Amino acid sequence: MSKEHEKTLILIKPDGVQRGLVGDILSRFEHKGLKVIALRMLQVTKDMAENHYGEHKEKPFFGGLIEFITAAPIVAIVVEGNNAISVIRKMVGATNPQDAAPGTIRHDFGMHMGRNLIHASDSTTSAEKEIGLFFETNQIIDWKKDVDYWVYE
Ligand code: IDP
Ligand code: MG
Repeated sequence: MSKEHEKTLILIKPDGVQRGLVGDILSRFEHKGLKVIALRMLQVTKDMAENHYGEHKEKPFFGGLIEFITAAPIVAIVVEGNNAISVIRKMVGATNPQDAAPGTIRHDFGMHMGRNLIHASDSTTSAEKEIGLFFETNQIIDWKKDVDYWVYE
């Protein structure tokens, strides 16, 4: 596998789980040709949420965001692929589902900024930090996906 392959963290937020969209969202990444290398369901604690969203601490929406992300279970997923971080951010779409392009997850499933279904890391630095927050090293599975021969030249 080439060294340009990146790992990134995806969270299907409580609204995605509550609305029964885990399968639909996950299948988009599978169908794209990305490789799932870790997956778990959990309820985020306040400490984890404040760490994960630390960059937004001073924003007016911070309190509501922490309340929302801790309110019910989420699904955390680590995905690997060539340029996975930018590829997935494009698939996720703009933060506000009302501005997100058709065909993106936030456009296709969402109606409101505070209920935008999914998180995806925005850089290699944040991916590394965020993966570490949700997974132990031994929970990330280094496996050979045979179909990669038919996904990458
Ligand atoms: P991103 O998820 O597209 O990277 P960020 O600006 O990093 O967007 O914001 C993190 C999360 O905070 C968003 O996904 C959304 O859930 C929430 N958020 C951002 N801006 C607002 C807002 O103006 N109102 C309510 N929630 C917001
Ligand atoms: Mg962000």
